[in-house]
Amino acid sequence: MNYVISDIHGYYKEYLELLKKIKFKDSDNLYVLGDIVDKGPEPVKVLQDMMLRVNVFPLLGNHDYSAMKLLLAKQKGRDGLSAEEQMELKAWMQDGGAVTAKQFMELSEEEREDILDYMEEFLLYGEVKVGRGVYVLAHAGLDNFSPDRPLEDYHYSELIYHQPDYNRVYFKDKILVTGHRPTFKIDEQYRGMIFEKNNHVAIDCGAAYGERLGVYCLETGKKYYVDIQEC
Ligand SMILES: [Mn+2]
Repeated sequence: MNYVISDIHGYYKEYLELLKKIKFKDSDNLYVLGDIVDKGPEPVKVLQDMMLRVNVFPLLGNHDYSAMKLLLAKQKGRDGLSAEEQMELKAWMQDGGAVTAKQFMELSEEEREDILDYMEEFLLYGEVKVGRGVYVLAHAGLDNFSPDRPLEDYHYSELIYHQPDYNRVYFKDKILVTGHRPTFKIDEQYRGMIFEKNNHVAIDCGAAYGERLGVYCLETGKKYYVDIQEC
């Protein structure tokens, strides 16, 4: 089976619980649609777990992008960050990055390098074909969309910041799967639940807002949830 999850935001316990719930096994695949880090309690542990699994495919989210960029700049041991990077660092720390930065700095040099190497390989989009259809995967996006525009044409910034228009059908013959926008902000009726409409599947169930983590199975359309337990 092929599963998708998004916006884990450091909820390591809940992420493991969900994997258990779907009985995730070596022959399955899990696509993680970005925003793995920041906000929640254990972002580095989530990354380190994902790194060990060959059947987990990470896509880049805006939080992962900021984390990677700024931690990489720090790691390179430069004397200081540029004024622009200082501003970005401050904004990121205030937007949930502090927990990621702290846990990252507690690691050994080698562990830090492994994580940054891993994050540099994150995909920008995915396309998965299963029995009942084709699924296009991205963290957010697709900014400056046109149905004929090839996915590889999009700049990363068009795929990780821009929330889709959920009233619009993007692809007539494909389903667009995205995170980034918590479903209760799309429609209050979907609070804590996966949103499915207009050839969209929106899977950020608002873990970072104390709601839930959700997983969607591409083959069956089945949805699985775990409540966030605030500590
Ligand atoms: Mn996001």
